[in-house]
Amino acid sequence: MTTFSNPVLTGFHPDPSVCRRPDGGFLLVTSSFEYFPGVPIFASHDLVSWTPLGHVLDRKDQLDLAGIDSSDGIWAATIREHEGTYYVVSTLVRDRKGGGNFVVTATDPAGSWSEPVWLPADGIDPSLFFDDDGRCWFTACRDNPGRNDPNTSGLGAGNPGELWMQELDTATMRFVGDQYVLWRGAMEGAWVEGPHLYKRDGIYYLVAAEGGTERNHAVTVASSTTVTGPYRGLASNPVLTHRHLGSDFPIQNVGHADLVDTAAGETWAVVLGVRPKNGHHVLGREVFLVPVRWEQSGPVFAPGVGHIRLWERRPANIPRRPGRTRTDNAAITPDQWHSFAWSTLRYPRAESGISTPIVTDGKRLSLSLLPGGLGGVDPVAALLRRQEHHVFAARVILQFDPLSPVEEAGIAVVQNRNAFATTSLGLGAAGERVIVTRVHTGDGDVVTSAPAPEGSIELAVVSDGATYEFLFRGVGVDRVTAMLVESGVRHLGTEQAGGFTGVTLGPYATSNGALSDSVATFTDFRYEPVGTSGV
Ligand code: 6LW
Repeated sequence: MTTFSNPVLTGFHPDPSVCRRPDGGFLLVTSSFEYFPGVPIFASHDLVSWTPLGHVLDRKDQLDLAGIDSSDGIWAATIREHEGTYYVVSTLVRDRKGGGNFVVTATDPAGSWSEPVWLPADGIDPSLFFDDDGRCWFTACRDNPGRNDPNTSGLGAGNPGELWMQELDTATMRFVGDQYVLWRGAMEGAWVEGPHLYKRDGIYYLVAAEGGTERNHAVTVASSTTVTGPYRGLASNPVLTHRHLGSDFPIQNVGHADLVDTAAGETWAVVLGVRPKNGHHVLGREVFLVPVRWEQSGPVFAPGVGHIRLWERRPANIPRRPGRTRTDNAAITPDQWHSFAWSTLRYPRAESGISTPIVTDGKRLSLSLLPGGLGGVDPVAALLRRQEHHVFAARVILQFDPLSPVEEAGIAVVQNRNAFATTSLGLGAAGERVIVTRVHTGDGDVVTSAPAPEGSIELAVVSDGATYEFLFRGVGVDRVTAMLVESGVRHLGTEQAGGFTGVTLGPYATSNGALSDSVATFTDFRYEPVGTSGV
């Protein structure tokens, strides 16, 4: 087979950045927001099959997410390699404000990565470019200070954002020399972001994103003969977008590109995009792979086609390795609590030297109930994985003896703190064990409850792409009780719920603001895509 299917990384993996390793093969990082650990990193030999390698920020001393709101936290990272050292730059965002830019380094991309070095740099979406002379240039986007000044003139003078640059001395991790404003974007009134700089045949190309990360998202490019500018937008801008393809095109919101050359001499770009169903998407922004051809005028994305395809030709002259098709993340079976696919909300799970409410031991996950709930910004006792398929089934077996009506433990489906659904075991008004299913959205709560069986309980959530259905049964009991069919995947979709993430799901427990000594135990988690279409 000489084709592959897009996306190459499914589920919420926004703002992809890619680099080539000196020994061949590629590395890719994506955004992680309020989830811990931060910045998932993947390895590939062919740009198509990506294997989780771990996380760049996997220690509490590197990343403190306490109090971080949904969709704040770690935004758009860039990964680069230079003379055997790997660099990741990213932003820790609070209250949707940038400025918390940092750099971490490693000689082995599987870890460990250094402590962050915080940089005195405005804005978001930092990137690094190593020029042929070895100098390292830091770029990022920030507010355009002259945007409301009627006396400023020139192209994009009134645009809200600007891309800027300063040299970074990587020996000291300090900025040196002047700052340069590079470009304010190709589109009148649009915010320019996600800069990445490349050099081709002596010309510098600044690739950016514009139009917002929704339906008008686009890739634009400016070029210059000197690294510090002035940069001029290509006449062909935007060089890639799906904004003109109509609302029923299967891939939408395409933008935020990063380019990489293969050893065979081809250039490919990773970009983010979404796959809505009936106008709504729950899977978040996923990673798509698209060919790029360099022409006199600059990079041509998807040459001869003009858009990202669900089926694309494979990169040339990279042999397939037998037996591997996609990421290791697709199906998670029992015993895999240690898989890199799991994340927590803001809090690390068990690691040596720290106490944590989230403990995995062989086949069991133990969650000590925390006051923090899914609706807040405090650490939550939860272990969640991305929903990677429109059609899937997930289940887990819960052992829990709630001691008070504020205690609950179960399975959660989370878009953000204002849009999530849970099926949990708790206590009713008369102290009886009840299963409660709650869909919490901006429209209010929809709640159903049913008497809970004694003993261990199997909880399940399944989706057909249009609905989420929640079910339970006593372990060893054949009868399944369907709790609630949430008719609107849209309630948990980004179009309605907002934010930058996608749906995650898995075990959670909370004592809803109270202190508690209770522990909920989970075993036999399974997540399985249903059907063979890969969607
Ligand atoms: C990311 C920026 C963006 O930093 O969303 O819409 C931010 N664009 O490029 C978070 O993913």
